[in-house]
Amino acid sequence: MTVIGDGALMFCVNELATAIEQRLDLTIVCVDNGGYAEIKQNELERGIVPVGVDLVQPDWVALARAFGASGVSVSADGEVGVAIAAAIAAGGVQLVHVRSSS
Ligand SMILES: Cc1ncc(C[n+]2csc(CCOP(=O)(O)OP(=O)(O)O)c2C)c(N)n1
Ligand SMILES: [Mg+2]
Repeated sequence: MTVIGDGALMFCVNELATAIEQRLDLTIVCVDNGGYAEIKQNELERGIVPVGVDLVQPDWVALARAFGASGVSVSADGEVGVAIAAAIAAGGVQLVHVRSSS
């Protein structure tokens, strides 16, 4: 399993194709906080008006399915653990999209 931010996953989303090609059992937990949150925080702390950090998000479940993976979207509460456990149990390439406000 891997846990990765929405921004970071977009840097390497092509690797979903590799994971499918290699028939991996890989659960990817994407923590979607709407963009580059740490960089936004850094900007705010330095008195910089945030720029380029609030990102348009793809439809993550549709994106996973487009690569031949499975996908599910959950809110960042009690659903997360159940969704991750189910993904790991199912096997194959699984994307668990976690909607988070922070
Ligand atoms: C290919 C690439 N481009 C740019 C960066 C610089 N960078 C480091 S972290 C980051 C933002 C990551 O955003 P996200 O994964 O959503 O993390 P968050 O801070 O929101 O938790 C960026 C742009 C990088 N590490 N790699
Ligand atoms: Mg983020």
